[in-house]
Order: sequence, then structure tokens, then C-alpha cells
Amino acid sequence: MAKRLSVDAYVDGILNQNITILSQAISLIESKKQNDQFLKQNVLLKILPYTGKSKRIGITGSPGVGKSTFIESFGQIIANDFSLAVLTVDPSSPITKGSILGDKTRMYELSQKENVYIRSTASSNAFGGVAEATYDTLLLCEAAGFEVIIIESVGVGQTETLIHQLVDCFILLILGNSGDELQGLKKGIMEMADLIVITKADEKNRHLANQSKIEFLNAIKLFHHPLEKWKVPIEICSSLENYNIDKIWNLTLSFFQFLYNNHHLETLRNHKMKNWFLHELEKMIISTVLNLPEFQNEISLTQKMIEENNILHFEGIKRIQDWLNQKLKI
Ligand SMILES: Nc1nc2c(ncn2[C@@H]2O[C@H](COP(=O)(O)OP(=O)(O)O)[C@@H](O)[C@H]2O)c(=O)[nH]1
Ligand SMILES: [Mg+2]
Repeated sequence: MAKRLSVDAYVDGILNQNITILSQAISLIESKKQNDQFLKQNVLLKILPYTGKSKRIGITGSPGVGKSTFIESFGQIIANDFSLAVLTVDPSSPITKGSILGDKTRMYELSQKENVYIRSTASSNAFGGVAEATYDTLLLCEAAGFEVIIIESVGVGQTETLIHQLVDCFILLILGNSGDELQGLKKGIMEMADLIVITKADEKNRHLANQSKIEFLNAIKLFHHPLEKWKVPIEICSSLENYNIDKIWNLTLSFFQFLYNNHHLETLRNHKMKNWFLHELEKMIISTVLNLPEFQNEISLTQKMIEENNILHFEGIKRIQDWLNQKLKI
């Protein structure tokens, strides 16, 4: 079993910006062990007053679009003025230390900077709870004084929506050189984006990327950003050639300025936290109910009936529903 510190040792270490202790606290946060839950909650409660001050940025987009490479360049520009923590979930790597190598090699220059902290979690470790642990990790990094926090999304499924709830500014990366990309993007994800970036606009592709930019500018006229007055910018960049990355940072800063000027930030975070709470609540209820031995018994019985062709699946659902209604007296 991993070595654990006292609540105060974690809290003091984090507040004193001790990176080793910060990393140990994040491992504690990621732990699913029942024994760790109490310690974890106490650490979180104690650091809570020191959180909330960072600029929280989410980077999303399909696997391979260039998120990690973008963060490598983008992060270096940010780190000229701010301390930066980068939280990534590495989908490529198996269970072992590979994850740390995976993203850290992609973000090598960035990881060498003194005021930058990169935390990469293997998705196999974080299965089922990627985003949950990420929020608590973000809070720890804020308490440790990081001024900007970037979360790299794995770019698939529901995680994207969840990451969106955790950040103030959500940047969607897309590939410019195919109409398919425009077709394939879901309306939902487009409407969540505060900024859209067309990646891999290397010099030889720049003309094409600019054409895509015009297409996208037309396409997003059909979408509605939740903040009416915000016109979602679209910009092209090349992370490998360091083209336009500074411009994208300026656009990000202008979005934050927009949030500050209009007192949107607090409302936005509160609203997102309400959704986050609902998500967590749903998960808690499901796991509580599913773990009830009585309920499991009822499920096994019903499954057996379906297997033996005594009832159809929807009759099985009805059976469980009746059972639940009776238990809950509704
Ligand atoms: N030509 C070119 N390739 C890029 C650029 N950015 C990323 N890539 C490549 O795209 C591939 C996927 O990049 P990665 O950052 O791992 O994407 P992720 O899965 O979205 O994090 C890698 O082979 C990168 O070298 C770019 O600006 N130009
Ligand atoms: Mg990546």
C-alpha cells in the first residue's frame, strides 16, 4: 500500500508549493481505495479556501488532432508570464510508467521549465473516473499557486462534456483540411467551444487551412454560444512551426477579460458546478443502488429469466422498475 501522510502534511506541502507532496496528494486523490476516502476529503476541505484563482483552460479535439503538441508550444508562451500546471490523461499507454513518458516526451521542452508542472495519468488507471479525479487535482494545483491550469481531454465521448464543466475556457482543436471534419463534428461540442483552432497549418498547408477557416466561420453562425455577446474566434496554427500560437494565447486572454468584465466568471463556475454536482450525484446513486446485495440478487434473477426465454428484456426492465418502486415506496 502507498505511503500516506497526515492531512496537515499534505496541506502544508501543497500550500508551500512542494511539488513532491503535490504529486503524492494527487495520487491520493486518484485512489479508489475505501481507506483513502476520509483522508482525501479532509485534504480537499482544508485546501478549498486557497482555490479558485487560476485561469482554467480545457483543450479538446479528436485523438491525433495535435492537442499534446499544441500544449507543448502554447504552454511555453504561457509560462513566460504565468506558472502553469498541465493535466493530461494519456490514452496511448498501458498500465505502467509508459504514460509519464508518453506525454512528457511530447511536452519535453515544456516539462523543462521551472514554473511548469505536468501531470499525466494513464487512462487505464483512471478508467471510469478520469474527469472526477481531474477536478480535485485542479483544486490541488490551484492551492499550490499555479496561475494557469490546462486540462487535455482524451477527446472522446462523455469525458469531453465533463471536462467542459471544469474549465472556464474550452478550446476545440480541429483539422482544417477535410470537409469531413466539419460534417463529423457534433453540434454539441461546437457550441461548447469558446475558441476554435485549426491545427497543423504548416506553411505548406496554410492556404488550405485559411480556406477551412472561412468555411468554419460560416458554419458556426448557425451555432449559439451560451454567452450571447461572445463571438467565437477561429484561428489557424502550426504547433510544430510555432505559427500563431501567441495569437491564440492573446485570444484566450481576451476571453478571460470578457468573463471578468462582464462578471461572468463566477456565474459560469457556479452554473457548471451545479451540473457537476448532478453528475456526481447520479454516479453516487447508481453505485449505491447497484451495490445493494438485494438489488444484485434481483438483477441476477431477472437475467436468468431472460436467458431462459421466460421474459423479454423490456419485461425484465419493468420487473426491476416495479421492484425499485416498491422499495422506494413510489
Ligand atoms: N505537421 C504537423 N504535425 C503536427 C502538428 N501538431 C501535431 N502534429 C502531429 O500530429 C500527431 C498527433 O499529435 P498529438 O499532439 O499527439 O495529438 P493528440 O492525440 O491530439 O494529443 C503527432 O505525430 C504530431 O507530431 C503540426 O502543427 N504540424
Ligand atoms: Mg495527447
